Amino acid sequence: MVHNVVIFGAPGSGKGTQSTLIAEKYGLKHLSTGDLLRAEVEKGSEIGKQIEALISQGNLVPDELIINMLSGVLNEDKQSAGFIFDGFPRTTGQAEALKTMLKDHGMDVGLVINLNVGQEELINRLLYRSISSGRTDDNYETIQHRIQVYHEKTAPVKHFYEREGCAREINGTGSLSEIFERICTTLDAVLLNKL
Ligand code: B4P
Repeated sequence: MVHNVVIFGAPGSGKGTQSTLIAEKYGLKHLSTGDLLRAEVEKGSEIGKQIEALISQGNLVPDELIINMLSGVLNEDKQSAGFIFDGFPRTTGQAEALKTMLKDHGMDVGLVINLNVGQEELINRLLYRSISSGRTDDNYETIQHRIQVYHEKTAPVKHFYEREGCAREINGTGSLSEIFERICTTLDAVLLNKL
């Protein structure tokens, strides 16, 4: 059976960090739209330059671009036991598109993990990450803007999945292993019910 998980939360909530652990334990393919976009920027392509300008200002890239990118990856990969979507969907338009894309492949979203972390902690984590990340969007002004964009455009995605009945809240503070344990408890319960 194929299982698809969405990991959801504000910038710095630990989506990327926890996705790596989940992918390894459950054999899921980790799809990070942030990583896919940064890879495009690295290529130095024309589209990469446009993406870099948006990311470095803390803005989202257009839905159409992200959806096409994801659709290409889903079409290429037919072997996976399921995906962990990290950083996607970030708008309700993307959530609708994901639903349609997965349906076309006979799949759905089984679980949405919503990582809850307070604003002060988010900012501190991202400022700490800025010491080593080299990311143009890890600076105080851009972090604040990213959190604002999250509240305006991304937070409504949570209500989309609450309506779908697959959203679960997880306390995203504490050590990495404590948070991972909480996620595994929730994920195992959902998987057992589905078997
Ligand atoms: P992302 O790459 O998704 O970046 P993020 O939201 O900043 O990071 P994440 O929440 O994964 O944090 P992490 O685990 O690293 O997006 C970057 C940009 O790309 C977006 O702003 C947007 O412009 C664009 N983009 C991406 N997807 C898009 C989409 N679908 N549509 C449109 N645009 C899109 O954790 C952060 C830090 O905290 C790390 O340093 C980590 O070590 C630390 N940390 C994690 N857990 C911790 C814990 N428990 N305690 C202490 N520190 C912890």
